[in-house]
Amino acid sequence: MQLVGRTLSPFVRRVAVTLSVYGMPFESLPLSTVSDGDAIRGYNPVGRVPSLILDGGEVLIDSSAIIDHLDEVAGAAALTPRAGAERRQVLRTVQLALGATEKSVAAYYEGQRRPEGLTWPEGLANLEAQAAAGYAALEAMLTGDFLCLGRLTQADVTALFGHDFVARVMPGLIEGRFPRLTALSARLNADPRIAATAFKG
Ligand SMILES: N[C@@H](CCC(=O)N[C@@H](CS)C(=O)NCC(=O)O)C(=O)O
Repeated sequence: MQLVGRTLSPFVRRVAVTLSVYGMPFESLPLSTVSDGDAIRGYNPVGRVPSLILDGGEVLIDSSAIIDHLDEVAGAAALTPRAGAERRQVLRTVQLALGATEKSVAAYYEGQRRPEGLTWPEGLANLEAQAAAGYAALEAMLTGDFLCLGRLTQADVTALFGHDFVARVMPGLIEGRFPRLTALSARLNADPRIAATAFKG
């Protein structure tokens, strides 16, 4: 399998961590959305990463759809329970983490990627507040070692990539505010399967 995109992208890293935890070997194609748009559109016409190229050549797009496939292959080892209340709890938490991450990415673009003079301070403040509210909700849930079910689930993996992306590009948004999330990130990053997927650029 080949994973398209750099693990600087929280969505790419989420897939990379899932593959790594499942022990599924993959090759990284670290294409950048900034400089490799044409190549990325060859896999996903919308021009987004990640895409996952399966061994037979089939191309999957969008991190959640890719992870859905990986869960099917992983069977009982899947990081999202297959059914019932446990599945609903994990999926709700994953969506909280995804929402916070999407708002973080939007805040990064609004605050740091727009041409000089074309930023919208109120819009940026609103995006940052939405992201922070998501991280605060996750922080409140973190009363033990993991977010859900007392074990590693897709909720932890998804929260990890959001936290680490913000810590890298907008540290002021989370620094000192979410100590339990920061500790979770440190614990997970100490796992060699997870550390192996960290962005090294
Ligand atoms: N819902 C998608 C979001 C993917 C996404 O937005 N990826 C960003 C990188 S962080 C991207 O490709 N941005 C380039 C663009 O949208 O033009 C997923 O979960 O895979």
